[in-house]
Amino acid sequence: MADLEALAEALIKGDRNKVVELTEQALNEGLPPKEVLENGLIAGMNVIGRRFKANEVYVPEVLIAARAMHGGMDVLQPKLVEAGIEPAGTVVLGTVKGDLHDIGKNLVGMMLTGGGLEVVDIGTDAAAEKFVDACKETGAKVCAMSALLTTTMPQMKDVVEALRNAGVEVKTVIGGAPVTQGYADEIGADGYAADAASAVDVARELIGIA
Ligand code: B1M
Repeated sequence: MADLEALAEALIKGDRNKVVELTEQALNEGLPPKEVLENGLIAGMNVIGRRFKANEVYVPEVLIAARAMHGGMDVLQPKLVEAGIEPAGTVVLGTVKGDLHDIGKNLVGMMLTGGGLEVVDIGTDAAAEKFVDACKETGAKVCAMSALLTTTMPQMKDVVEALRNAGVEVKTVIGGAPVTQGYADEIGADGYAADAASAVDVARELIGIA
């Protein structure tokens, strides 16, 4: 019989093959895709998020769990589409202009996907206009920015202002090693997250699905 706890456990262990196998098994046994997603894959990723925040697991474990999550999602995605299940919201995510660091951003993206959100990743060195265009095109609910350099942090202010000037209704979240809550307050960003797991909590809270 399909065992979603075992599915979550396989994801936590980063066992991609097992995740794929148990996701297929659950669907073949007629479990609703939404239930497999929420009580299997997302449940497992939530545990990884909590452990990562508590420094009980580190970047490699998160990357391996995320790879397993992708394996399960590949199986689940067509079924979710068939069932008409939409992601809870779209997040445009990028590293700001002048900044090429993307390891943290990618982790944030994986955790957001794991948190049931659709992520549109616009890459690194993304200018304010690129964020604005992507938010307009996708109807994103959240615009998430990463910066690792003190010299590129001011770009976040430009993005917040460009979105406001363009009249785009989207919540802004910022993060990255040199970024602080104080800086978010200073530039009028709606949220700040210190790590990838917190970024999921902040984004979901801003969308109103926490
Ligand atoms: Co760069 N680099 N780097 N670098 N680099 C730092 C950031 C630095 C602190 C190193 C140092 O001097 N001690 C320093 C910045 C100093 C400063 O401004 N305060 C620095 C510098 C100076 C530079 C260059 C200028 C060096 C040079 O060329 N002279 C140059 C700049 C290039 C550019 O961007 N234009 C440069 C280049 C590079 C590499 C290309 C070699 C490489 C990047 C490879 C890549 O990303 N693909 C690199 C790396 C790897 C680092 C360090 C060593 C590691 C960064 C990293 O990936 N950490 C870094 C020193 C360090 O941090 N120890 C350093 C792991 C990652 C998981 O953490 O990105 O912090 P992090 O993400 C975390 C959180 O910050 C948060 O969640 C993540 C996970 O919990 N988070 C968010 C991140 N984004 C978020 C967004 C959110 C929420 C949370 O909401 C949207």
